[in-house]
Amino acid sequence: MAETKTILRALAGETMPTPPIWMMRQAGRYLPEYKATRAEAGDFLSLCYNSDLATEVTLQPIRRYGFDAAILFADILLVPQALGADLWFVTGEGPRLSTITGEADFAKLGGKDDIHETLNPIYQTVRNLRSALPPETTLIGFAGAPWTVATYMIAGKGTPDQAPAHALKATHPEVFDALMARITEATIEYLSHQIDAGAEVVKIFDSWAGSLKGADFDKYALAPTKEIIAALKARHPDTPIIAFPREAGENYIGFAKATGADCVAIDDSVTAEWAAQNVQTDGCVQGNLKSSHMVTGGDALVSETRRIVDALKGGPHIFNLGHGITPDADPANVQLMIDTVRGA
Ligand code: 1CP
Repeated sequence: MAETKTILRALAGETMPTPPIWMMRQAGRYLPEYKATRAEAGDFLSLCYNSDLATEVTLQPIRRYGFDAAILFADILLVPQALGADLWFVTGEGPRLSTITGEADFAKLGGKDDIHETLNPIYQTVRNLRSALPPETTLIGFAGAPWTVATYMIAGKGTPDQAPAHALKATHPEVFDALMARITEATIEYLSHQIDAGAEVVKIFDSWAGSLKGADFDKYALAPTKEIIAALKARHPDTPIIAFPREAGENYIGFAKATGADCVAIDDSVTAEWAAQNVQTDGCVQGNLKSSHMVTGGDALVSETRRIVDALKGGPHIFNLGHGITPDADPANVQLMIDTVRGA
């Protein structure tokens, strides 16, 4: 049967007259209905692990906007927690984790097969979503890439320059490499279980790939992504994979071919015209509207959206933001973006 889901068609390499669209962080604090469900759950992690409420917040932006894809509501930091790290969220500040400063901290972590006890509710959310989503909507599962997840596990929080992770890599390379290997194998199991539960696409978020320079990019961003994709493709050959090595710049070139990804998501530090010339030549590209347009709206939003659609119309393209929508965004601007993409 011919594929009817637009996201899956674009991921298979089809050039569509209108690009399918979804949005990073499409469930989240810019939506009043999200805030209400989060309040009901009590806190962010309780929301992630409550399959019924996580299903509800995943569906909210689909009901409101009719996006072409839903992304599982969860977080990249659930894998560290499932490996035994302490994880909590400080209101107004963000995530906090126990840190990894040497061999003793690493030795306390569990193995790849220990993660499912913690992560079972996430697989249940995926199963709920597959039966609840409209037939035209694609379900995307996800995980963080090993480098990005390692930066949080090492520092114990988000860092502007990932300095603690770079330091551990330099001073304790054996601990750093063992941690990267542990996250890589756990991520393969996690994503494979998401696919078994019904995820139709998976996305690998390497939000801090841009701080890896030179040979480090190949070793710690490209190679682990390639390893995860090879393992997933061996088990699930028909499941497309989106890679997001954020702020990779010139390293976006050839990333899909080198890793086996079906689509490369690009941030807003490169132009869509450049991506058409240098990245889309290898297959589907996703991105790259600046998230700030969801706050400011108006003519600039419309003209930038049109420019991106136009620049990438010669090949497979999934419209998206260059990074997640922010809590100060106006939900009306999201509708304006969708109407502009769909030509209403
Ligand atoms: O207060 C709240 O309600 C929490 C805000 C929030 C949300 C809505 C966090 C905390 N995580 C999420 C959900 C989330 N996170 C999703 C769900 C699906 C969707 O997109 O709607 C996804 C895909 C993520 C992925 C994620 N979490 C990334 C990778 C993508 C990116 O934005 O770069 C990262 C780096 C995280 C860590 C994280 N979780 C939450 C915050 C505030 C952060 C960033 C922390 C920091 O660096 O300081």
